[in-house]
Amino acid sequence: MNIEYCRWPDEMAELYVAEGLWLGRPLSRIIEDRKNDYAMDLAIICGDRRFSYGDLDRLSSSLAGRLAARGMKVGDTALVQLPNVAEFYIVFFALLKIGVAPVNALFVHRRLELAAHARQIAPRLLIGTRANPLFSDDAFVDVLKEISPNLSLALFLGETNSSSSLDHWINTPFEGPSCYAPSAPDEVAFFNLSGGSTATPKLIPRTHNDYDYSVRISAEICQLTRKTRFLCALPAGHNYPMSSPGALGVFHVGGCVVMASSPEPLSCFDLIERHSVNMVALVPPAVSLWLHALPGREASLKSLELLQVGGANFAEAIARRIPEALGCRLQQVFGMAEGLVNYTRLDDPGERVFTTQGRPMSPYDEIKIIDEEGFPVAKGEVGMLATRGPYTSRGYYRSPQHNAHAFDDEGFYKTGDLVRITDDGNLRVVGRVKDQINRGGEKIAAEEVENLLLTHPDVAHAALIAIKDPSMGERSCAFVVTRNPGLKSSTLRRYLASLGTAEYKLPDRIAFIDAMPLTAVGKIDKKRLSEERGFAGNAASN
Ligand code: J2J
Repeated sequence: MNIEYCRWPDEMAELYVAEGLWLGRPLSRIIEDRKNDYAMDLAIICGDRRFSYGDLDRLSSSLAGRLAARGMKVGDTALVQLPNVAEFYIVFFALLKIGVAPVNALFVHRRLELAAHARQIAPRLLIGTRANPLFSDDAFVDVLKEISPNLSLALFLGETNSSSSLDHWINTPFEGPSCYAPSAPDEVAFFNLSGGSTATPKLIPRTHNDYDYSVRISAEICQLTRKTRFLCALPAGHNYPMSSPGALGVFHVGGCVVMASSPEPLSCFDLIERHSVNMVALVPPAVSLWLHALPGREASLKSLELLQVGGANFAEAIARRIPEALGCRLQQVFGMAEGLVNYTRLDDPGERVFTTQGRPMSPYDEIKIIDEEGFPVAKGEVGMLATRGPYTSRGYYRSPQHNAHAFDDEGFYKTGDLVRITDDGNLRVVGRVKDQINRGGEKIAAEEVENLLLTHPDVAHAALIAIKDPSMGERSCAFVVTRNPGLKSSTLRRYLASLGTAEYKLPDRIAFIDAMPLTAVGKIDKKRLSEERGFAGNAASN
């Protein structure tokens, strides 16, 4: 059975097919197209290991064959949590080949997030690593099995028992018949994670057709070639290093992806030098770390041609330093896991690259900039960006209520981003109306953390807001009204961690106050909270 999702209206789907945007092929075609001509070419460098396109296809087919033999099939789902290693892509392509749709959890996700994903997709398959303390034994697997009675197989990297060793499942050639096929091209290939602004993080179903289009057009705009060597230093499962143009874009053209375990500058500089990397995608705080670590090491970056920066507001002053400091071109990327991606183009004049976040990548992207009532603002005015198009989702997974206000009547996704459009049609992100903190590219839904705080018996009211931060752009501050004057912020932080919350969501600051300021209708007045406390709040924070 196919996975349900909000489909595009027929006339739009027909247009996208007729115009050749939607190819009607599975996403796994990205490596299958390369397995002949490029069989010997390097696809992935991961530590001392090297994988050719032939290897990538063969190993993912082996895993696919075994999983299919265990009954995994089209319409099933998988919860995957792997670090930045080659196996991430081997697993991804194996699952695409058999039509099993994964959620690729971030490696920083803990019990709470993984359980929430499992509750939503009821996975049949779990793939992780024993290196993650959460999976050092099977206690948490049992919890997940309770959440998802469908869960019938768990495979781990670094597992000694061969029956549940991912390494074994991948590396032992599969001799049986290959009885499997991917899901149909207009069906769900996998789920993206949304940054979110709601209590439970939403999942975004992405189809083969729509995602493949976004990868192809991204690769074209970023002028990727067989010579591209891309450093994957952001979490591999995030939409940005996966598809903008990311690793999939690189595989699409037959280039090579070099895995880095994190954007930590010194190890990345080494990898760039050792493997002649010519392209990297970073978030703004990582750029600052790189600039700081650079003096004296410039020679390591000789091969670097393109630095992409996106995920959060990138200060113009730092943008201007890039070409000279790193000796490469800069590209700003303003994208979202829901779909729309904007790029500055490689031949754009410097001023545009330094001062804007680019323009939509596809001529079929439709955007409007709207006021609070949903009406278009006057040209050049600030408003909220809304969008629809051939690769922008039409709805979150199983979230009809949330979709009713996250999308408008015409199917436009309301991004929650405040933008201004320049005379030449480029976007400047100037703020945000969604209740979210952008902690250097990592998104925190305020409501999620507030709800967790409220489960503590001493917390009467809680509000999470953004505070400006020179290195991360924003950090989080929780305002708490407590019933217990002796409550300490360290106790609360430990409490949140004990619930299994990812570390980046723990409030950077916790401030105890006597009462919450309220708006006229009695909601917590976050704007006043941030203004009166001298912090820059959401809308003003970019
Ligand atoms: C300001 N805010 C930005 C930018 C994203 C490519 C690049 C990034 C993402 C991503 C992505 C921004 N300046 N340059 O998926 O494919 C903020 C906006 C946006 C939200 C989306 C991709 N680039 N943002 O960051 O789903 O608020 O995707 O709506 O994680 O990040 O976050 P996310």
